[in-house]
Amino acid sequence: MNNRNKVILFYPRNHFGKQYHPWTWAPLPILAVSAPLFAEGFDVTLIDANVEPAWTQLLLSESRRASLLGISCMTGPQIHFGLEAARAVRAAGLELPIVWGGYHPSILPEQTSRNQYVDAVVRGQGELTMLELASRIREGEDFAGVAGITFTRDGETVTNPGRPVADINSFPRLPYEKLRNPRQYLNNMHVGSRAINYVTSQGCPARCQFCAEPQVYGRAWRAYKPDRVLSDLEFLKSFLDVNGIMYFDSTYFVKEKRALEISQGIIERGMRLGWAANARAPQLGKFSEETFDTLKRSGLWAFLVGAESGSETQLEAMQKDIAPEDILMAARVATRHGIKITYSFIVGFPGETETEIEETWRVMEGVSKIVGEYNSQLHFYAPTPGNALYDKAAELGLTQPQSLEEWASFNTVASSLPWMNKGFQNRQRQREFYLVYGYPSEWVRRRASRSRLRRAYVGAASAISGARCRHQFWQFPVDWWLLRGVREGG
Ligand code: B12
Ligand code: SF4
Repeated sequence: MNNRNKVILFYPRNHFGKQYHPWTWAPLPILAVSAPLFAEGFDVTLIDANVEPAWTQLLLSESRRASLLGISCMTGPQIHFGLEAARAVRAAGLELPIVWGGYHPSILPEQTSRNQYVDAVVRGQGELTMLELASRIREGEDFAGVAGITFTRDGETVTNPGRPVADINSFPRLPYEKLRNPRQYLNNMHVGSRAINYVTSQGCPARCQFCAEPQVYGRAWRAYKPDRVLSDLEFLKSFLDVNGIMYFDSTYFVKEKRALEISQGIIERGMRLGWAANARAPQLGKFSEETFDTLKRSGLWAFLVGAESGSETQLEAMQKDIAPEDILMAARVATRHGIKITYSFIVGFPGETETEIEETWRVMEGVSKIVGEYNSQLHFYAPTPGNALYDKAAELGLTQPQSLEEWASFNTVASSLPWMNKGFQNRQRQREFYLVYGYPSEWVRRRASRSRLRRAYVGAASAISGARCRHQFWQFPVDWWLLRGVREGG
């Protein structure tokens, strides 16, 4: 029998084949939504399909007793697996309402709500809207009037007025203890051997035209106060004995004073944590010596910087509001203070020219020289809806999905963009290879020390790549084909 108090929150798998990375991250989006529900006495089951091989059985057995199912998703594979979950529930004859939330449904609420497996879309911040939905269902009421939702009934799509965004400090702590086996989310990584993900803010004040934040949170940035962060960290330490934190904030250092106070608190409370967080390059030019010193003493392992491009033209087109010089400056300042910095760069923007891509490689090499190792990640432009760059990609031949079902099979990277062909990707990977070995990182050197074969491989690759970098000579990449084939001695 259905339990009116029971809610299921489902976090679909976020990859088709192999994971993006070797780590296991706690599903913060559904954890956040669950916090007020638990506080109001709801019986909530959190299902993270990324760690539950038998998620379908679990979902069905839990759904039999539940009265509401919430599914979270971003653009990409999660839509495919979210739909698979909803289909399984309906195929089992279960009629509980299925509500979707997260970035993708928030950006395309009408289109999403028209899918037969979507009873309502929750737009933007989800805590209070989901609480009201669940409460109405518990009371046996209709949820059609709930603020912040979009739904389609009898072919008509209704967009209810938005819900004012609440101060995130008013929400209860994320209930990590309610995850099935919370320990599986501890990762052995650079910030600590027992590191977990955690988030202290929502939104971003910047306006980058390829990113979801300005669209979903309207350039507002809402953050926990330092005391709140510190008490959450103390909970994570006492509950899971964590020694590392990966902040999942889109941008963490918006207010220098807040960042400083959190770090002072970590030091004063003797927490002993390693951590890393996203920063915008220009912010680093404004921090005081005291801030750098305190951030470092509180365990800051690295600033994670979305540099995106080394081309002024591209940076302007995407309204990143940074200059290539900011990227280099951030590397100098972080290195001077003995703090690591890592960058994410993107190539393959719509309309990007070979010269502009070359400018990006120059800046990537520039920062590698400053920090003494290749410290960037290369990404291919992945179109996501609701921003100017996506519209430009559409003008240049991107096939735009027209329904949630079509989004389910949309490849955010390669196949949907005419210019992102194998040849293009290979040329970029080849150039990256020369930087990886021309400026070998600690990680590459550590791998090399594992066997004689690996040492020989890294030695050869570094000698050739180093010479190529010195002479800026990228033609006839026979060495790349050979070395790539050998794959570091297997
Ligand atoms: C960590 C992360 C990942 C991890 C996820 C691992 C994990 N287990 O968490 C990995 C590496 C897998 C990943 C992959 C990708 N990501 Co990502 N990721 C993030 C990141 C940095 C943090 C997510 C998070 O934990 N947020 C914290 C939670 C609390 O916030 P939230 O999601 O906003 O949740 C609130 C609301 O959205 C809503 N809500 C969310 N779910 C639900 C569900 C219900 C039922 C309800 C009612 C409400 C609701 O309520 C919540 C509380 O207010 C975000 C940026 C960010 N800071 O959010 C980008 C972000 C979500 N990713 C993004 C993108 C683009 C991608 C990729 C497409 C990148 C790529 N090039 O391939 C892939 C797609 C993979 C896929 N779709 O399956 C975009 C989303 C754009 C979009 N259109 O969906 C974001 C916003 C980054 C950005 N600034 O543009 N990502
Ligand atoms: S700074 Fe980062 S999070 Fe903020 S809008 Fe730009 S890309 Fe998005």
